[in-house]
This record gives sequence, C-alpha cells and structure tokens, in this order.
Amino acid sequence: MSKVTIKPYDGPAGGWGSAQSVMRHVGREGVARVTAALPQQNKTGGFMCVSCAWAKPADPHPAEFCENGAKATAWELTTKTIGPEFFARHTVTELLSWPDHDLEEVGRLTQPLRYDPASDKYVPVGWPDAFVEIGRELRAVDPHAAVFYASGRASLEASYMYQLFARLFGSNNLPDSSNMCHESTSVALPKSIGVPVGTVGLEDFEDTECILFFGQNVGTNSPRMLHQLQGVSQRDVPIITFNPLRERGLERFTNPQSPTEMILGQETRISSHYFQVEAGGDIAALMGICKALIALDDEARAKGEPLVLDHAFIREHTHGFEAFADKARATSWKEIERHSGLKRADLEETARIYARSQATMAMYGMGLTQHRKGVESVRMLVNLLLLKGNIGKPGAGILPVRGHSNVQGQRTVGISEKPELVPLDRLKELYGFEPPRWEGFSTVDACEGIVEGSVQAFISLGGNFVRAAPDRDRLEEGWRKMRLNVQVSTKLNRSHLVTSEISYILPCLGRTETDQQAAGPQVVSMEDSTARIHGSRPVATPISEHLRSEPAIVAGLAKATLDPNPKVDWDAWVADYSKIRDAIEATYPDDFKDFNQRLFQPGGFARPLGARERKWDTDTGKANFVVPEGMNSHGLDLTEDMLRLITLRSNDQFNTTIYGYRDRFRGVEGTRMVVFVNPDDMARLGLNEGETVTLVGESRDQVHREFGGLRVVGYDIPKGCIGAYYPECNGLVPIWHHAEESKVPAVKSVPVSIRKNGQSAMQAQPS
Ligand SMILES: Nc1nc2c(c(=O)[nH]1)N[C@H]1C(S)=C(S)[C@@H](COP(=O)(O)OP(=O)(O)OC[C@H]3O[C@@H](n4cnc5c(=O)[nH]c(N)nc54)[C@H](O)[C@@H]3O)O[C@H]1N2
Ligand SMILES: Nc1nc2c(c(=O)[nH]1)N[C@H]1C(S)=C(S)[C@@H](COP(=O)(O)OP(=O)(O)OC[C@H]3O[C@@H](n4cnc5c(=O)[nH]c(N)nc54)[C@H](O)[C@@H]3O)O[C@H]1N2
Ligand SMILES: [Mo]
Repeated sequence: MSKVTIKPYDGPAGGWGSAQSVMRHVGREGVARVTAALPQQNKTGGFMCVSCAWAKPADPHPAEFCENGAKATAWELTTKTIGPEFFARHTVTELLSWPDHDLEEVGRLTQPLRYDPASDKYVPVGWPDAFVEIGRELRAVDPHAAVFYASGRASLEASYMYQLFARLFGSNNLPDSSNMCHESTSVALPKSIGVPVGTVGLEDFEDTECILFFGQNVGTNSPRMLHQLQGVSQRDVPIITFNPLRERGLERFTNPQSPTEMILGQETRISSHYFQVEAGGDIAALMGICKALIALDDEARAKGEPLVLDHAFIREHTHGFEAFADKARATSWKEIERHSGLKRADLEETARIYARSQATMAMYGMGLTQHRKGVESVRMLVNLLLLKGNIGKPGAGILPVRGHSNVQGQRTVGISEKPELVPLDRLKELYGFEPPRWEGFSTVDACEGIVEGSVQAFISLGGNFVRAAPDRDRLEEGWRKMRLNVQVSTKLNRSHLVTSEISYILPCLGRTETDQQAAGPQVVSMEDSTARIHGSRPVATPISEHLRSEPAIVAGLAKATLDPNPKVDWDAWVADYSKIRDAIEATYPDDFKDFNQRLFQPGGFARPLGARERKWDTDTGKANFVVPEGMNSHGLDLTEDMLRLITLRSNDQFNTTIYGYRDRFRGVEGTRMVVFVNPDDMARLGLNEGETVTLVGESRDQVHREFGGLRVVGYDIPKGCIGAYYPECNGLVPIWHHAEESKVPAVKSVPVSIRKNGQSAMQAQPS
C-alpha cells in the first residue's frame, strides 16, 4: 500500500490519468500476455470484456476498451500463480487476515484444492476425486437446502448448463449477483412496460435530444459509454444528472483514444446540469419533474397552446395516467423538496428541458435499485418517460446500466429463483424430468437460510458471496456451519477461506483463455446491457494445464451428482459448445433463433423486445403508470443522528476485487478506510478532518453491528448522507434491509450513526 494522500482531483475522466493507470496495471501483470490480448477486446471475433456489460459496437474503435476494462483483462491474465506450494506455506487462518486486494493479487488459482481441517490448509486434489465427493455430499442434501449461486460473469453456455444441473437435482435455489444489483429493474419493468430489460440500443444515442442520468457512475463502472455520451454532448444535447456525489466521469471527459484531445488537453463536458439529490431522494425528485411537467401541460391547455405531454401515446398505449397525474398535482412542493433535498426551481428547469425534447433516454444504476423502494424508484422513472411517449421510438427509452458482463444473459437462459420466469414445461419436454415448481432462494433468502442453519450446501459459479452479501459477520458464522462449500473461481477470495465442514476450490479458465475441447477450440457467448448477444473467442494460453472450463466443471459436478439421463449428454455438450447453443435455442426459440449462425454478427444480435415496438406484455396490455406509495426511496424513518450510508465503489476495484488503493477521481490514494462526510455534519457531530471513527449500524434486532478505523474526509455530499466503500462496510447492512419487492440489499441508504474514538455511547452526540 502506498502513502495515504487525500486531495481533490482536477483532471477529467479518461485523459492521461487513465492512460497512466492502465500502464501501471498492465506493467504489473506481465506485459506481453496482456498487450497481445487487448486489441481483441470487445471486437467482433475477439473476446468480450470481463468487466462491465456495456454494449459492444459493430464498428469498434481501434482500442475498444477502457481503463477499467484493461485492468480487468490484466488482472485475469496475470502471469502470477498460486499453486500447491503457496497453500503449503499459508494456513487458512493466516490468509483470513489478508485484505481482499492481497488475496487476489498473489495470482491465479491453478489446481483443484480441498480444505484439510487438521493442517488448516488447502491441499491439492484430483478433479475426479473432487467430483466424486461433492456429488456424494450433494446427493445427501435436500434440494431445498442447497444453493446454486452464480456471479454474472459465466457465459450463456455455462449458465444454461448450471441452471439445468440445479433443476435436475430438484432445486430452484438459483440466486445470482443480479439479486444484489438490477433485480429491482427485473421486477419493476415487467409491470411497467412488459419486459425485464432496457429498451435503449446504441443507435439511440445518435437520435436522442435529452438524457436523464440517475445514480450510475459511468466514468468508473462503464467508461466505454463515455464515448457515446461525448458524442451526445458534442451535439449540445442536455444531459441532466441526479447523483448525491459529483462523480468526475459525469462531469467531463478527455477521450484517451484521441491524440488531439490528449495532447491539447481538450475536455468534453458530460452533464449539462448536475443535481445532488439526497440518497433515496429520487422518487421525490422524479415526482417533482412530473408535477412540473403536468403543470406545464395544464397551463398550455388553459391557454389553448400546444400541449406538453404526448396525449396520443398516453391514450393509446398507457394505463393509469389520471390517477398518476392526480397524485403528482396533489403532492406538495414542500414535500418534494424535503424528500429530494433539491430545489423546486431546479426540478422545474429539468421539466422545461425535458418538455422541449422529442426523444429522451433515462439511464440509471445502483443509485436507484439498491434502496428499499428501489422497485418503485425505477417505476417512477418509467412514469416520467411515459408522460412524453419516450418508450419505443428512436432516441428514447429506458437504460438500466448492468453490472457484470453477462448478468443480464444469465437470467435470459434460466438462472433465476423465480419459477414463473423459466420455461419449465419446455425443460420438462426436452429433458424428460419434472422440474421443481417452488419459489427458490434469492440472495437475501439464501443469507437468511445460511444464518439460520437451513442451508447445508453452497455451490458458487464465480463470485465472492461472503464479501458481497449483507450482514457479513452473521453470514460468516452460519457459513462455517454448512456441510459443503464449493467455489468455482479464478482467484483466491474470502469465500474460500471462511470454510465449511467440507470446502473445495475448483479453479477455472478465464474468459480470455483458450478452451480446447474434443471438437477443437471453443467459443462462448454473452448478452450486453442493450440485450444484444455476442460471441467471445479467447486469445491467451491458459495459465495452467490443470484448469477446466466452466462448462466442463458444471458437467463434472452434474454427472457426479445426478442419475444418468439419456436426454442430457453432458459430455457431448462439453466436447462441442455449439451443441449447448442448440439446446439454448431449443429452449428459447424466439430469443436465440439461428444462435450458432448469428454468433459473431457485428454488434451482436438483438433479442426481440415487445416494448421496443410498443407491444406491451403487461397485465393491462398497456404500459402502466404506477403511483408510488411514499415519497422517498430509502424507506427509512429518519432521526436526528441517523445518517444514510451510501456504499461506494472506487475507481480501482471490480466489486470485491480490489485492484489497488487509488480512487483517483475522488482524490483518495493509499487507503480505502475512509468515510466521506458533509462539512456541516462534521461540525454538527464534532468531527475533525482526518480523525478515525466507527460506524454503528442498526441494532433493533438485538444484533450489534459496527465497523471502525475509518478516517473522516470532508466531502461534497448532501447533509445527512455519508459515503464509504463496499465491500468493507457490508457488515453494517442488516439482511432484512432490502428492497421491498426485489429483495436487493438496500446498500445505498444504510442507517448508521458515527461514534468518535474513545466515545462509549452507541450514538454519536451532536456537539
Ligand atoms: N470498474 C468497475 N466497473 C464495474 C464494477 C466495479 O466494481 N468496478 N461493478 C460492476 C457491477 S456488478 C455493477 S452493478 C455496476 C455498478 O455501477 P453503478 O450503478 O455506477 O454502481 P455504484 O458504483 O455502486 O454507484 C452508483 C452511483 O449512484 C450514486 N448514488 C448513491 N445513492 C444514490 C441515490 O440515492 N440516488 C441517486 N440518484 N444516486 C445515488 C453514487 O454516488 C454512485 O455514483 O458496475 C459494473 N462495472
Ligand atoms: N454494500 C454493497 N454491497 C454490494 C454492492 C454494493 O454496491 N454495495 N453491489 C452488489 C452488486 S451490484 C454485485 S453484482 C455483487 C457482486 O458480487 P459477486 O459477483 O459475488 O462478486 P465479485 O466481486 O464480482 O466476484 C469476484 C470473484 O469472482 C471470481 N471470478 C472472477 N472471474 C471469474 C470467472 O471467469 N469465472 C469464475 N468462475 N470465477 C471468476 C474470482 O475468484 C473473484 O474473486 O455485490 C453486491 N454487494
Ligand atoms: Mo452488480
């Protein structure tokens, strides 16, 4: 770890800061392997980035990767490895004291490992022995007590096999990282517009006349999108941002791909307007914009001027407008200002800009979804779009910016705990078995089951569940009592080290590594944030000959666990992945028509989405206005000393993978142990810049939650809100603090108070 420095950063997103950051990471990980791969990243016929799910254009830049995409590739393609010698040298108890960064930084896992409680070490095991024991153990477990988790990175092929394995075993316990992420979207949108995914495509950026941007940190988490936003901004199109923090990537950008911009230091503004909404203030902010817009329309009607709303669209295509408009008219500005933390004049200004635009897109991320009222927040955003007919026309639409590179695709091919979302009858017909019909565990349900002791086996296709999920301390305690913990992984993480009675690490190939099977080298596929499907061809030699591909590991587990089924030939699928794609097509004929033939279509091939054609697959047959129940998204009863903790990603991490300790844009280097506090709150709470404090969480369930050692950093953040990094702070999030309908942990408004060092009281005392 380098020296700690905390000072504001003046540079743009992209630019030289980004170029330097890439070079530092590439240099560290073994230059040749990485630089040979990067030109193939996100290109048709190349490999799809392992970082975010942003769209891959049909006409890519010469270098179609961003700073963080390059870091992700470098991290996977590192030449460092940890073989049996490493595990012979370190006990699990010792490794448990290492920070997340160090665990992954030591290099790639190379061999299957089994935990040996006697020596407290992981020891090498052969693949066949591993499969035999895991199969035997799983067979002894009730299908309700086994969890099949997936982190959204595995390919469509591996994911399809994985869900089939779980269902043949008799379980619908198929939570995935989406349960902690965009599940609020997947629950909100079907009721509103009849599809579970966004409607925007890359082409819409050419036609749009206005962008509304809620709670997504583009410069860090989907930087390639800055290219599209730059184009939009250069056409002088307004981009109106709502975010508690002034995120640099949402302010200005220098394109590292443009020599002129780099040499001349030219910057493009991204947001034309920036409103620092309070954490959980979005429903109110959106209601304010809707209210102002409806008032403009009412006024125009009174004066006999052209109307502002798209009444033809509302009549023909929507349901529930009157009730919604009445609610907007009846909601007072006082209430809107109080809950959003924004001024009426700013929301009216937004409404006027929005009123002038004939094609508006709304994009959003975790700032909307990770709240108790995350589902209602997403529906509120749709309400605003519907008022002007902004779904199903060029330049318009809703864009949930997805996280993991194939998180959307995993849901498309059946990784879901919700049986009604999976074509179970089709699976029954194809594979001659009776699929379970019961509702499986979401992530939150799985956490509860682990804590209570009802979950006995946890299989993980990627990810780092104990770090990513809420209520860490309680979760780890339960996790240790499980019978079986199987982690299919590329790098070492804490979910391996918090061991259960029997624990296995099964190391797999990364997506960038060539995958040789009986029928030759294999390719895989994934779905991006705009619902387009892309083939991905790996480019690098595997780091170890002992690694297996994810499809091969899933097949190994399935064959060892299940009775043979003449209709499921796991070996044939592993030999030739095009056969898995045939099976996917047979299961989902509409989405995956001619799958193998279209695999490498430039720009990917699109899944059909009714809402794009204004066909509404909803209960009313129309797009629905949905009136929110309350006016805030956080759903908390605020008190004087309760602060709303926003858990944040730095610019130097991918979820629980910590690349380094530089959050360049926020000016924090050398540490992640900081808490961002508004200067007025600092004065009110008697906090000094640089002092160390402890965050104390909810305890109404008699569970004590606290996290200390955080250094106070005065920051431009709304009063009453504080920010600190995920995953460090996850022990402060009670399992039951989640979005109401989607069960996404509400990690963007965690109720906490601050305790000064040496202070014994549970609550911070106002000074
Ligand atoms: N480099 C990198 N890329 C990533 C990831 C990564 O960790 N690193 N993670 C991937 C994954 S899985 C995901 S889901 C995405 C996550 O990408 P994002 O959706 O950007 O998620 P966060 O970084 O958690 O931050 C969300 C933003 O919401 C703002 N925010 C917080 N609370 C509120 C609120 O109440 N209202 C509003 N309007 N805004 C709010 C925060 O200030 C922050 O700017 O990125 C993906 N891409
Ligand atoms: N407080 C708080 N909690 C959060 C969030 C938040 O914003 N705040 N965000 C939530 C969100 S949006 C998400 S998506 C989750 C993320 O939760 P997860 O998806 O479970 O976590 P990751 O950190 O992405 O997983 C990292 C691990 O994946 C493994 N891995 C990497 N590549 C591969 C591969 O190709 N194959 C396999 N099999 N394994 C691989 C590596 O071993 C690595 O250690 O966290 C959630 N938790
Ligand atoms: Mo995510």
